[in-house]
Amino acid sequence: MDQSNRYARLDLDEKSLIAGGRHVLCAYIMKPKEGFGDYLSVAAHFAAESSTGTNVEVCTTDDFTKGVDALVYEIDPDKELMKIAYPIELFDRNIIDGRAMLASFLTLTIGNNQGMGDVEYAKMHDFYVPPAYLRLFDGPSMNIQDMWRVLDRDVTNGGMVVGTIIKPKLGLRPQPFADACYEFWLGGDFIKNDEPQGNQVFAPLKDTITLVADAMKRAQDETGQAKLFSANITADDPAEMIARGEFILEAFGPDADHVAFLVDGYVAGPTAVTVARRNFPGQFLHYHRAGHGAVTSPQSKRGYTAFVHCKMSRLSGASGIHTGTMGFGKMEGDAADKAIAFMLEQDEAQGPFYKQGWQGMKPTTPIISGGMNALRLPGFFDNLGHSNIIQTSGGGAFGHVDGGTAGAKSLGQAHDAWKAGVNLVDYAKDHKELARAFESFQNDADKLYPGWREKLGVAA
Ligand code: RUB
Ligand code: MG
Repeated sequence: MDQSNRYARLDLDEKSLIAGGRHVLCAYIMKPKEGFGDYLSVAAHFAAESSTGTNVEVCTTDDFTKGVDALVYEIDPDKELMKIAYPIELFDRNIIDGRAMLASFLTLTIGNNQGMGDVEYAKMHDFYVPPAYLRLFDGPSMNIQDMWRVLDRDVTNGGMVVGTIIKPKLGLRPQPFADACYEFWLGGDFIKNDEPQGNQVFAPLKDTITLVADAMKRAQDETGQAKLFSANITADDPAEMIARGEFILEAFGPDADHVAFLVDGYVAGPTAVTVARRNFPGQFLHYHRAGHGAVTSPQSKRGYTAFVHCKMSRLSGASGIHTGTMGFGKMEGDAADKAIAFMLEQDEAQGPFYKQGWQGMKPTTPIISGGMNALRLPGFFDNLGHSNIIQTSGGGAFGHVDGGTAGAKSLGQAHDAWKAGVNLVDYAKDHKELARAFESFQNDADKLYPGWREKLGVAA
């Protein structure tokens, strides 16, 4: 059934829709399945399934219903581009406080429409949220500024937070885990649980956390600097997440404000993110995104992009989210991904299709991770244009030939060199941990800094 006379209004223009402020706009790359009607009729069916309709007309529809239809307002079949306007009244709101929920945004805009028989594929590449709907989201309560405060740094331009992930990913018992933390903290600021680490039988959370809190105290005494830990509280059950969070805050005691909570927000979903955001608004909410590649990868023609994923995380209140390494690390990514960071950080930013104003909503901090090390940082900062990010190097710290403390120091030195505008090889001449990072990651060194061996006097 062709529903384009109801669910398509190609006469509507985007500027007026934005000025009207009553619609969420979504841009998709969509391809109809061969033999299922023309582009517009499939697009209209897509809008129907995503809002008030189904594949047939139903007798219960009245005039009010039609007033909240999602509408296809632009198509470009050659580019497989389809844009849909969703009236904000469509989206579910809490009975407890009238606020918006990301679950409802997803269930409409990227829900049943992902399994339609007449759609070959559809992927969301951008969305726009009008102020009247935007302000109903929690947004972040904390971000990197709060970390800078704990670290006693400048709170507007405090620079990179030097971080790591305790590796191996799994298989450390509590004492070796805490020892690895102590070792890194002697040279760096921030440690996160790797995302699968929780309450395994060989490393009970209560034992591990108690030892890590003690390691933090000792490292702070030894260095005279504040240290930060991001503890994984991801679980299926909100009660379990809260129990973990409460235990962790109690264990860290006077250092509880040095603790972030890590939530694996893609696998555990918006509910888990909001459980953390609302139950622990005083903690940095660290959004880890393991699994996102299943839908965000450029190879996937369904789902949504990494840009859309990260943008949603600011709405639901992530203090920081992994944005990828923009082609400078080991995970899939591209230099142009810096647009993701800008959308998270700025009060008005341009996405691939829409400019978004954030109405003063706090920024979400980009967390840069995945195959990074000291040698890769300067190129990364050059591309991004600043270094106000959290960076975690797992292999880049514990893969340093002189161990985790030296690895941590090498990362901090690479940041200092970039801030000072000094070439990394020159800086390494009188910073030995950085020099040893060249020896630790020789493949990177050869590729990024040809001639480094002669300059640093290292034999091939
Ligand atoms: C990185 C790591 C993270 C990845 C995830 O370890 O454990 O889980 O950053 O990817 P290492 P992303 O530093 O040893 O590579 O940050 O892209 O979500
Ligand atoms: Mg990891």
